[in-house]
Amino acid sequence: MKNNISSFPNGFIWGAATASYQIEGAWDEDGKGESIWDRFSHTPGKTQNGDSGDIACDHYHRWHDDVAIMKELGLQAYRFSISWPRVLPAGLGEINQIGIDFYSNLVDALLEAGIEPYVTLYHWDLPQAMQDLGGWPERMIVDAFVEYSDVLSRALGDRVKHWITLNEPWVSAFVGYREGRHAPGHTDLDEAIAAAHHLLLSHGEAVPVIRANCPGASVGITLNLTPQEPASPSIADRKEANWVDGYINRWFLDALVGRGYPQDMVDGFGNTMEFVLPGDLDAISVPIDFLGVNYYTRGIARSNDVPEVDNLPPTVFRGDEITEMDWEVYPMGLYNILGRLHFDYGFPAIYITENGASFPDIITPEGQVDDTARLSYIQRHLAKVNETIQIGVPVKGYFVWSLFDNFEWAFGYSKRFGIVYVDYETQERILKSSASWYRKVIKRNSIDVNI
Ligand code: IFM
Repeated sequence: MKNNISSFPNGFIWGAATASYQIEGAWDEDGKGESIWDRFSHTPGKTQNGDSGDIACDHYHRWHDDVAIMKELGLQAYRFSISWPRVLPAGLGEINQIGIDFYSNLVDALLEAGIEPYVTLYHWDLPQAMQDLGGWPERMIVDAFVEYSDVLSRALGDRVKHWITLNEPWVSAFVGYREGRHAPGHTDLDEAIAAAHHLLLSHGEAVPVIRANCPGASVGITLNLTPQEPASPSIADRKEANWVDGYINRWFLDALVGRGYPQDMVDGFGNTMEFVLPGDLDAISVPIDFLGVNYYTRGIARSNDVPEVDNLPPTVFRGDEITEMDWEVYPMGLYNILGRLHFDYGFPAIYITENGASFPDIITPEGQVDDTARLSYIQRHLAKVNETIQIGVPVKGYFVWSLFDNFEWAFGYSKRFGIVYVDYETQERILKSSASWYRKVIKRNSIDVNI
């Protein structure tokens, strides 16, 4: 009989993740400055139903109860992000001590509950004051980010031992400054490329500062990685897959490991890259303790460069199982990208800092949410994580996205990713089936298809 139990190595970290703007609310309370997401979501037409993070999950006021939920779930680690404008309302200069205290109290409560804090410094809520000076496309942002990292790592570094500088710099740069779907909503490729560079440089310059303030801490960066497969074996489709891979994945991975920016992409972007100054690429490739990986789906690349009739017929097709984000459920993509990160790039350690799925949730008359599709998604991805560990990939932990249903950026509250349901009217939290299942996984340090 097939053994359905996959055990994880001793010490494997089980966690859940959130981000400040998506859950905190209290957008203008206690001295917090405006962020680009406050400005963007308050601009008509930018988010679905005009939703904003003004209240979100009201975590700013309910954090104490929320930590109790984490403890009930048996979480070993909690990944959350700091709202930069909550602690430095203008982005730099004057510190808002109430903001620091909020995070400091949260960290204390987590540690008290036996939950290790994993802090992300930047998950997209740039102080609007910084954007008013040009934002990420301008080099001044690097010093500001380093100052912010210094302030935070001094304040929390005695207790926080795991730091993530940036969450998904591709999204900050290209979705925010080129595609315009995210704050600040610009549509300029050159701005986006400069933004990507200053994000990476900010990371590179912040790492030694964090290490100096928190001796022994482990410091990394989180990327959203989406492996690409050509739709057919044609040269055109393979080129397209390589291009999209360069755009989303290689641009960041290569720079981080000291390979510089991929030349094919530099040529393709047609950007002079004059904002890359001597020493920048060395700073960006500062050794990191781990890479954070956010994985949701794969891409299938079909070229527009040749007329469809001249291309080879597709051989790779999207599967039938699609999440509410219109993302294909494809666990093998996680296996593939993790293998590549280890065997091609050689990262010393990897955390899955996000993985999860949005599906419509229905509350039964008994007040339960039986989210079997989400549970199954997580389970199958964990199985692939386990397989990569078996072949030697150093995956050290897994953070489900997300602990709570929350504000899904331009989609507002229309998409639910949580393993804990949030009723936005009452702020009631309800553990979904996936949460109860995840609690057992954590307890047993294994996935078992029968539980
Ligand atoms: O909600 C986001 C998160 O903020 C960043 N990674 C992807 C998630 C789902 O879209």
